[in-house]
Amino acid sequence: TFLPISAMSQNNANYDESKVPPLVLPDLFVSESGQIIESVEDWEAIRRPEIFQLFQQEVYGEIPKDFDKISFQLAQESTNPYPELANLEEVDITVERYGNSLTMRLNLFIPKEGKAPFPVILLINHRPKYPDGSLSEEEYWPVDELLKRGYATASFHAETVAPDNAETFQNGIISTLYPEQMEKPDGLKALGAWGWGAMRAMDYFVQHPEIDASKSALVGHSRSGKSALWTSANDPRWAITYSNESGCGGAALSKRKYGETVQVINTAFPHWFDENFKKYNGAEETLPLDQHMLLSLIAPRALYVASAKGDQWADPKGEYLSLQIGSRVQTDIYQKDSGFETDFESIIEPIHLENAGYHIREGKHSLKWEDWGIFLEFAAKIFQ
Ligand code: GTR
Repeated sequence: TFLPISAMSQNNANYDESKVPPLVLPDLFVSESGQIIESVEDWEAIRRPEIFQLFQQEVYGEIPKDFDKISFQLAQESTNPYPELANLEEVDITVERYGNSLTMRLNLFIPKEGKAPFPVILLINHRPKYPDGSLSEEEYWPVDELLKRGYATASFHAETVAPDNAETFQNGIISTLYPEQMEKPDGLKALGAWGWGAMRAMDYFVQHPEIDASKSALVGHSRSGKSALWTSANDPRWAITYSNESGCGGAALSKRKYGETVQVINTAFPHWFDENFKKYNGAEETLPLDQHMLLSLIAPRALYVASAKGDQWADPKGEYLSLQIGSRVQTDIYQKDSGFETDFESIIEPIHLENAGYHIREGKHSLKWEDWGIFLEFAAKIFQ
């Protein structure tokens, strides 16, 4: 339904590196009062909260953390497509707040082979459901491959918490559980709502005897990749965060105005970001932040970013630069061996560092088995 607008904008988008404005980015290590930030203490007590607050106010809106009750109930509606490999838990997660309640569905596969507790990978799924009700698409969510490698894996559909639609996005948790968010310029929108869903999935994992939630990865592609990054900034329980081709409003630097821009995304998807973010339509240079700062909020936990060469709309170079600059928190504050020294133009193979990783592959915008395979090598090292 959004195709005409974004197709039109893709034609006007800048793909010429020589037209990218000179990058002037806010400094990660200078606080708003001008203090130089050098220690973990000052980062965590001063600078990180400032940056978090900026994103909450100006970009994504708040993800409310409060509710009165959460409960989990197992349903039995679908046939397990991998009966040999896994047990399928269809979990109805019901959250209550001020007498209202909402139920979201989580699909979790737990390996039959191997020794529990298992590390877990959660995919935020915004793709259309299949008419036959099937739960996975081979490459987008390669359930069998993940199970064979000893992971439990789960996903929930974005629309189970907030429809991906400008008119109806509030018809999930926003109007039901958090109606006060609806009027606020920094209120909860769709990307944050999906993140809230991921956090409720984590609530289920942490109490599950067969899941090792300390070994957890949150995965999102594209719009769900944007959501995954903001989720992980809010919720430190995710050990690894993987953004696949998240682009504008995700991993990519907005101030480059390469490919998709703030104005284009806010016009095509007015329900993703908060109202304040619309002030920056056509005015990226006035943003008091950029996406390298979002990535910095995930440190010292592991962060993985992936791009595709055929996905210039998401600005692969802007994604890499953002990771490169944002990772300075990993190196300079947390003393991790996570410095990306390679120039973007010289990258030929995946770069897997102590706590951060990147790859760029041939081909178009998509979450493919190739992406998963490379990411899983990184994850295996982190979880070792
Ligand atoms: C596009 C949008 C991108 C990206 C993508 C997707 O239309 O412009 O920001 O999120 O959709 O989610 O696949």
